[in-house]
Amino acid sequence: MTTAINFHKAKFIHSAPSIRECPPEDGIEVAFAGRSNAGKSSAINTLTNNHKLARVSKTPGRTQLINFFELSSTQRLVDLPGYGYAKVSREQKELWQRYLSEYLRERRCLHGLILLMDIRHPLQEFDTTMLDWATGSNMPVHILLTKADKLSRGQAGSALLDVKKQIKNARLNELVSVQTFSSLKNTGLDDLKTKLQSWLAPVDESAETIPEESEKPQQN
Ligand SMILES: Nc1nc2c(ncn2[C@@H]2O[C@H](COP(=O)(O)OP(=O)(O)OP(=O)(O)O)[C@@H](O)[C@H]2O)c(=O)[nH]1
Ligand SMILES: [Mg+2]
Repeated sequence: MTTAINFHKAKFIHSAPSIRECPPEDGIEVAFAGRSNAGKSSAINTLTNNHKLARVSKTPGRTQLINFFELSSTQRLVDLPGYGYAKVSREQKELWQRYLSEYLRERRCLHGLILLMDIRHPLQEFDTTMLDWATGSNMPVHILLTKADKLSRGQAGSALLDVKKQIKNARLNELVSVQTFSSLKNTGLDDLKTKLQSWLAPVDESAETIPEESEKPQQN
């Protein structure tokens, strides 16, 4: 038995510039990653129904720190800095990439990665690097094709099929799943919640095997 997570209870707890400043590794964490401007902070706000929680901006590169949001003392969501923003210096870019790879490799409580990509430009350079980093260490990835409201239903459906095909061709379909999403229209919100629930509150198999009344040892 598991209890449904109340995503609306999320609260900001901490900003960290690098893995060394992250909070203790108690419980389970799921991180949101993707190119700058892909819609990570917006997705977290939509999920938690709190549009002031993560900072959203028209200026790409807004989220420059690793931001932690707590759902309970043992369940956290993490908003990672976006990558691929053209206007930052090469040194800054390399530093962010180092922090991201450190976080993905070293954070033991990280149980899954939500990888966001603009549905109009999926699987760009570095998205595939992120996929390789995560799947290379056996970490499941759930891709959100964001801003689906920018395309017609038919176009969004064929973009989804195309990404699914590429994942299958790369033989990643056991670890990687994909869906369309829109923070503007709440499209795909239930599917995202179901995926997060399965990572953050996995079903306790042992709880399912409580013996029937008649099988319990007799007490004198
Ligand atoms: N139309 C539409 N716009 C969106 C959607 N999600 C985000 N946006 C817009 O895209 C821009 C970037 O959104 P953010 O959520 O700040 O993106 P981010 O990935 O957190 O960006 P960084 O913090 O720079 O890495 C903002 O102007 C949002 O309003 C969506 O589903 N539909
Ligand atoms: Mg952001």
